[in-house]
Amino acid sequence: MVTMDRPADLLALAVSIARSASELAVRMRAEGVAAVATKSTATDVVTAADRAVERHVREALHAARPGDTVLGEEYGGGSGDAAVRWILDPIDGTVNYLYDLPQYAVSLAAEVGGEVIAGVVRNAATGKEWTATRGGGAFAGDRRLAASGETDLGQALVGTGFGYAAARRSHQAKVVAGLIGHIRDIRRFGAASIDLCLVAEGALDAYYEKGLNPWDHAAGGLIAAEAGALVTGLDGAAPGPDMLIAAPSGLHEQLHARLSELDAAGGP
Ligand code: LIP
Repeated sequence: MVTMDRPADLLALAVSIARSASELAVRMRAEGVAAVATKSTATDVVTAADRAVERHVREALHAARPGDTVLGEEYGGGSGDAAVRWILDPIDGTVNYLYDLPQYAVSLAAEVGGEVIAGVVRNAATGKEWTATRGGGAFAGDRRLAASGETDLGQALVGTGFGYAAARRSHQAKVVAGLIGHIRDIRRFGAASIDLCLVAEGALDAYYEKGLNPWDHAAGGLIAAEAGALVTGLDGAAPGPDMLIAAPSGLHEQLHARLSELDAAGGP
């Protein structure tokens, strides 16, 4: 039973659980995947694996730390005043998982007093793992990460994503149309948690998206921030459903200005 709430201890627990959860996701993928239901729209699918992986993580967390709470994408929860709240996306990038595109992850973060202090994102398909503790830096395996040093938005490779509602996607596409002439290029990989880790690595110079839930960015946001990126909303707000921007200080202001101009947090 793990009782200390030290970030390193919570991270070690999160990593071991994310590894076994990833194995389960890959095993179920090999057995064949079908959407078992839809959620907010007809394209917002949930598979049996999303639910099974979430139950697996919840059971493992409960066994190790029965007093903690868990906020998860599929079963919700997370209320109550426990010492630690875990924030879980069992399979981030579910559509990629459904289509067997190797860009989906188990994302697990530990939050204490409203602040995320430890997080892991594990690409279940490739086994690539990113971790961070608050104040302790961000890592890919043992490699310490640093976000891009790019200072010219015109040279920036920018990641983004689209929501499950058609009207929102149309608005987001207008924002991309307005932005693309002012950046190097756009990348849409399909999993916010991994996109944020790519910013931490400097494999993307920046990333932004409207409509994210806490489980999409809790762990990845800490990893990007610990690698030196600014992870914010618009106009000084915290990152949230209205907008999340992750970019190094040399780019953040420029991208923020363009996204404000393009009403990126607006629309449906
Ligand atoms: C996904 C996000 C992605 C976004 C998708 C979806 P899910 O999360 O990671 O960035 O563009 O619309 O929200 O549904 O696969 O957990």
